[in-house]
Amino acid sequence: MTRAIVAFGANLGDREATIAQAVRDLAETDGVELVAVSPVYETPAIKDAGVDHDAPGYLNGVVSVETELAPHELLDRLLAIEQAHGRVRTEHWGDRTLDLDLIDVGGLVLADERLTLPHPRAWQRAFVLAPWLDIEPEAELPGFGPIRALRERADDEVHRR
Ligand code: A4P
Ligand code: MG
Repeated sequence: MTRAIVAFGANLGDREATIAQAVRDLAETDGVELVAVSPVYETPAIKDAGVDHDAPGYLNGVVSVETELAPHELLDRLLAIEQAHGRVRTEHWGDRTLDLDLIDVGGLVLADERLTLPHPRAWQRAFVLAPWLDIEPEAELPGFGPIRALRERADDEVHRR
């Protein structure tokens, strides 16, 4: 079994309901056991050009799981859950009903055309680090060090609900 961190984000539709259902979908996946679900944070949308206060705000958080799935199998499952919740890909970093990202899978470092681990932007995002810190205060992001120190340096705005 491998410990993995999955981040969720939603800024369209009934965000709470979508996230709650997505967490259930993940928990019901064969080969995946839910370990912890973080508090949820309200966060302004980050776009290519920076914070966009005109875009709908996000709810963000993370879950930790134990899994027997290989990293790419877990990714496929996350993409299927996004699809099931009506995710449409248009604008880069555009608004979305549901985004599920793999942040860390057992400390693995890899990059291929489908998957980069750890998630390449997690180290600088308070909307990932703050909820992760809530459930795993001693966690480290491979190649970047303790998430507690990363969280102190991340300057995007997050408000615990
Ligand atoms: N992919 C590669 N590595 C991974 C990984 N570790 N986890 C590939 C998940 N997917 C990974 O993702 C495109 C492809 O990335 C996937 O098909 C997979 O094969 P996507 O979800 O279609 O695209 P995206 O999420 O729009 O792009 P990207 O660049 O992953 O976006 P980010 O970095 O996830 O940022 N602001 C707030 N406040 N809260 C947010 O949650 N999220 C984003 C998206 C932007 N601004 C935000 C938030
Ligand atoms: Mg994504």
